[in-house]
Amino acid sequence: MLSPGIIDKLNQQINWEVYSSHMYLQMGAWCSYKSLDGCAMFLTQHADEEMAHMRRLLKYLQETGALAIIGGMEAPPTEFSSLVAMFDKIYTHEQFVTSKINELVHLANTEPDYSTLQFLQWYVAEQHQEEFLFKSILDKIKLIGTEGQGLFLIDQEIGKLVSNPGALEATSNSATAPQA
Ligand code: OFO
Repeated sequence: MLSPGIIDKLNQQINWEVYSSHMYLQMGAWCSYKSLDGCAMFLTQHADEEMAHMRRLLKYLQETGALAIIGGMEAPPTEFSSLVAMFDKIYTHEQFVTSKINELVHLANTEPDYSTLQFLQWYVAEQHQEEFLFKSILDKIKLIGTEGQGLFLIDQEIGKLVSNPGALEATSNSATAPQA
């Protein structure tokens, strides 16, 4: 049985995961609009991953007999001054999500709630991976540069990060499969 404070914070986290999914979906739409099909596929896939993060929280709350609550949330940004600015925003956002996971871990540790503490370990590892992933992408973009063919090369490189692109193509009318 979870404390009201833990339930409240897990529900807040559900909302952050849904917001993250909406943000990645919107960024994927922006990339598609800019003909950056590799980035669009990668971000759309990441939106699905965020929904999986949300469902993991939902399941945990339900298993403990608590009521999961999907609240309202603000719309994600729709315009970005450049691809670098967009990935900068992603990196900052993932650092923010890490801070929210850390708050949850701190609360579970303080109560103490060992079940939730163990459940949260997956998110701690996931946030480490995501911060590393997006920092690596930002570094690569800065290394290649977006002048001339740079943007095309970056789009191809990011498209290579898509796992099982066929699954995404099946749900897309326009995205082109990245060259492996
Ligand atoms: Fe972007 O990661 Fe969820 O938690």
